[in-house]
Amino acid sequence: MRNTAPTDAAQLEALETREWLDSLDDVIRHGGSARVGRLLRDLGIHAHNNGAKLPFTANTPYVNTIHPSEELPYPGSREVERRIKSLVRWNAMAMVVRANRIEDGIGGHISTFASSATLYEVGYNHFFRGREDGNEGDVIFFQGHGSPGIYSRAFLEGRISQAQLENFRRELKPGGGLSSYPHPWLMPDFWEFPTVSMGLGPIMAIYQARFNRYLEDRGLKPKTDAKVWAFLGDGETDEPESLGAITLASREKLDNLIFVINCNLQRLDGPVRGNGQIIQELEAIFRGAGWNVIKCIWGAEWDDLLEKDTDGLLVKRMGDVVDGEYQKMSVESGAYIRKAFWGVDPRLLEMVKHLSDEQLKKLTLGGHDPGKVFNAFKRATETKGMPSVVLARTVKGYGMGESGEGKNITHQQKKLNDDEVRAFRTRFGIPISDDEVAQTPFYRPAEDSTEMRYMRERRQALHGAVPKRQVRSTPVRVEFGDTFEEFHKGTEARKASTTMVFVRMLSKLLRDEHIGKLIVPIVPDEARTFGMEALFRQVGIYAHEGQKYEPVDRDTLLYYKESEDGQILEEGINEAGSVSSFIAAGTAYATHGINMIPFFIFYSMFGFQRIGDLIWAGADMRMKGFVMGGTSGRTTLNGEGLQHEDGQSHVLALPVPNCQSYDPAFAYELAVIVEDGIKRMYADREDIFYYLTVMNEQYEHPPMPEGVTDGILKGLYVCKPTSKPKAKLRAQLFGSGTILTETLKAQQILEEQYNVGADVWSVTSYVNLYRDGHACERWNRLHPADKARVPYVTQVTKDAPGVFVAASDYLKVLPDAIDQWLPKKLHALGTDGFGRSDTRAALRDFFEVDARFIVLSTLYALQQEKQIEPGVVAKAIKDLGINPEKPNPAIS
Ligand SMILES: Cc1ncc(C[n+]2csc(CCOP(=O)(O)OP(=O)(O)O)c2C)c(N)n1
Ligand SMILES: [Mg+2]
Repeated sequence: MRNTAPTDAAQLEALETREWLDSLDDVIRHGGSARVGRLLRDLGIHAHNNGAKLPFTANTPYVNTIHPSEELPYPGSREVERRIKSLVRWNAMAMVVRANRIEDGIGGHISTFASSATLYEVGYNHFFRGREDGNEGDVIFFQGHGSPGIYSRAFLEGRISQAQLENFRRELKPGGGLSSYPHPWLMPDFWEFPTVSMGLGPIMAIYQARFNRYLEDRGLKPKTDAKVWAFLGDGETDEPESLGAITLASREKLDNLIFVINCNLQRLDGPVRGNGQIIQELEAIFRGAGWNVIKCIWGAEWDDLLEKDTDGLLVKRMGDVVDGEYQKMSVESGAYIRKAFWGVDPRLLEMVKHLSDEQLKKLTLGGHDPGKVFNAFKRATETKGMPSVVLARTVKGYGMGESGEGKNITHQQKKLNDDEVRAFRTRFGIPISDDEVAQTPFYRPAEDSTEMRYMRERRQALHGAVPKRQVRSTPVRVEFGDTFEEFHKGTEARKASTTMVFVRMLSKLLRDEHIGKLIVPIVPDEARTFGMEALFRQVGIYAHEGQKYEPVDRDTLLYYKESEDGQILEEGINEAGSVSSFIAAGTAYATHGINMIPFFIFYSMFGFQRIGDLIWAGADMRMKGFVMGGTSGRTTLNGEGLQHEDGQSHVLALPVPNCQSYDPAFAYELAVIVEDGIKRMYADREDIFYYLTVMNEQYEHPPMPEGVTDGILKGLYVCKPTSKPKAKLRAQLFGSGTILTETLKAQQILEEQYNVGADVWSVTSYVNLYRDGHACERWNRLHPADKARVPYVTQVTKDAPGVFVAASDYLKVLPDAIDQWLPKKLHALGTDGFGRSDTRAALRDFFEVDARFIVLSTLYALQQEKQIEPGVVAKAIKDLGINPEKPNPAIS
């Protein structure tokens, strides 16, 4: 008896399970999957309420999400599409191989597109919609280093010439070439979205999809079913930006968004998750975040095997094998696979005994099976109420055979030898003879061939070519009436910060009859910091679902108002997301043909420093708008210390070629810059954007002097000439931002106590002066016989008498950068070093940028010119209360 008891228990359990499963089958039959879902949920709740601890898993088995019985038949000709795909593969491989034969080391990637060719081709033939005949069109983020495949298709479609293809990665060749990766800056009629800095494509795609909704919800464009597709690599999902914003997409129910993750299980160095399963990991993450996850793992040949797998042995085995082992099988023989995968259980071996080793080796993966990919994409495009992600399993370097398929070195494989090229040709049936094949020539079939006709027909049915960047917007009317006038008048003895001035300006612009509705204020949870909360009520915070609750401050004037047509994008504590919104808004003039004007205001330390690469990508995309560095300045933001006090953002903005940076001090300067910026970007249509720092120190703003507009925009003008122009000792003082107020104080001290006549200049943009100086020098170098151009900074300062001293709340390198074009050495004061938490006065003493240090620098400069004695300077140090032995702030 005792011996049989356990078996009885097991049998009983099996019987019990069988009964439950039979009942469930019955429910599936009569109630469908929705009913099953509800039933299981109720069972779960019941079990939980009765104390049962249920294991949590967000995973489904390691099989395709779409059951074969649910699949739709393929809508196109599999055979013709296969031939087209082979040609795309061939030319993509050929362009990399040829480029590297001509120019060793020029680079490029073969294996990535080799793994994703089917994903893209199914997209091109059945899903990706262009923008012809007034169609809204899909937005597609192509995986950056898969670019050879995208060029190759454009070549077959006749959009890119053979000469361009030949010059892949040699853009400077006469006649032009092709940029290595998607760069709208370099190929503005072709690429729309730069994706090659891994992780930026996915986050930009999420915010793009949300911004498309925003435009619809605000009635700026009709609602459509256009999609945002983001193609990315499985290795790329390790970038925090790739997955960091996925809950926004589900929260906002972005069913216009589809991620396609090419799970070839490899990244650059080796396997993505050798000891695990990246597909399962991603499934759990995305399902947990509320996405519709569509796993596309196995090709059609597996359907029969899975059908036979009634007791789940095969599914279990599929779920047990780790990616490193799967990768090994992709490079091994059929005999190896039989032993390693199937050989663990005689019942599994039995399932495949009718297949030869070769057939076993050839069992296709989901991402290489057009039927499976089509169904996955179809399901994704038809899913409502949530974003979708397709996890497609592929082999990296598919079709490269011995030269790299599935190998760890495949990512960087750029050269194939004659035998490898021949094998590739044969495998994909490219009609190139043995004699020619070693040359790896490009191949394009005759215009009237079946392939070409098919390709054209499909693209026509899908509204034209992709990718294609087109600027469809028309210039904006800029008639501001009296919008900016009040700022030209100054604040009439009232104190205000430039931040307050900016907020007032923004609020007026939002009311402008021509451009008001085009403005997009974007804040990462800092609106109150900048005193912008009045805008919550004025224009509302965008929320797709409106406001489903009564805000706690509903009875106040400035309550937290969310609404479906709200204008503010309140992004939460999320600079990366905010700048992604900025990019979507700032490129809407091209993507949507609507001149949206974004203003993104943030803590300036968390701008270029934190999200510089996204700004760089936006610059590549020719984005427009105003990036506003709030609470800026190393000594102006007092009390906040090392992590918040920004003294470097203007230096970090300098490398971005189309970024116009300004550090304005007065209301009228800001007004002139913003007005001109809107005109340059949206009326004159320059592909530039602005970085403006605004500060929170309050002071009086004077009225605008006559004739200074040009100087403000160019970067330098006299804002307060000396009252002692005849003084023997003269100086020119440069100030910027709030440090201009220190400069003005220094002017007074110098005049009153040291008899130095000092003119004060406002330097609104060192970056502009620097760029202009170099542009002139370059031109002169190249045109030695012509009349030399004179840098603006030289033109305006050449007759200015005396010594030159500059002070700003940023690094000294900014004034140093223009020193070379001044009549005399520029003595620079700045805030190099880590910040401190203290008062403004203490910080300006610590960093040596207050009025006293400006006075000292001026006197020292005069001493160097032997206009005053060292003793005068030494006495001044004492009189000014400066400690000469204080630590050097730059290194302390
Ligand atoms: C931010 C960033 N870091 C590193 C790289 C260099 N890089 C280019 S491709 C690549 C591997 C990509 O692997 P995966 O995302 O899996 O794409 P696959 O080629 O396998 O499709 C790396 C590390 C990059 N482009 N961007
Ligand atoms: Mg990969």
